[in-house]
Amino acid sequence: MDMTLRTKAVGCLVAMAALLQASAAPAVDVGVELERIGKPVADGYNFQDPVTEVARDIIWLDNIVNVIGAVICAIVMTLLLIVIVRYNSRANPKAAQFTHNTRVEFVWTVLPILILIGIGIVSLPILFKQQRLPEADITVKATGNQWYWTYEYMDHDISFDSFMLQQGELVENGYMPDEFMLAVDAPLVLPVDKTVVVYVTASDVIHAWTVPAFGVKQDGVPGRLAGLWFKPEVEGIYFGQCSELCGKDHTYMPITVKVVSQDIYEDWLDRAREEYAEAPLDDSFMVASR
Ligand SMILES: [Cu+2]
Repeated sequence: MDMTLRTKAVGCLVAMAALLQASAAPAVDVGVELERIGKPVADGYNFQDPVTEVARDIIWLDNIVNVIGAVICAIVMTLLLIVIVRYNSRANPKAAQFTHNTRVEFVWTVLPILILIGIGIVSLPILFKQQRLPEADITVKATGNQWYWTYEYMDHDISFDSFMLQQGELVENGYMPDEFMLAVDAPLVLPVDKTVVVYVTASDVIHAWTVPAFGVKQDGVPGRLAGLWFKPEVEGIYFGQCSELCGKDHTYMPITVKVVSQDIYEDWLDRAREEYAEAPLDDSFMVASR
């Protein structure tokens, strides 16, 4: 068998194993209708509504940096226009011959340094806030696989795989048709107003766990654990996607998070414990695919 055929055959086996595994444990849902908050909208161009402190900080920082950038662009464009109009060869036939001006050179060196220091002063505290993991109320491990996510609730004996729903499966699972490539069969369920720490890793290649409304994005690197945290303030459905090019089905491993009340979360936890605890993570087929 030549190599490409063999790769294809192994790929098929992996896909079949993944499908079998997906059907092995039916998804446990929260059983309540939730508002869509972290969802892309048609013709949207701005950030999704932020529901965490860090996400709000990121948007604020983005606005500040945009304003600084716009002001710099406006100043440079104005100077260029002045030069074009006032100092072209027709308007100014006898050109000045000087080549240096220490004062101007000092200003155009020091001013950008000050601007960069200013941006550093406002951005570094946000970066530190994002990167320093607080004490967690809930700890989840998210493992990226080609091409689905595995979630493990570290404080409970729960682990399950999260596969993208096909178009025909959306409505029966409570999603809208336009949530294709965003909705999954088994979403991550979390309580509102609790600090969640997610440790992100991967089993094969580099993936990235991203939920825009939470302001989180973290690469999952095989053999490494990297942490992110968020504290969602609003109950609802939030969507994200793998954000590291990870192979041919990179597009088809979305992230769905349902943020619910504490009561509903605990109820879900009880049912999830029964459903998922008996299905320990079997990643043996991943070894076969390497
Ligand atoms: Cu991926």
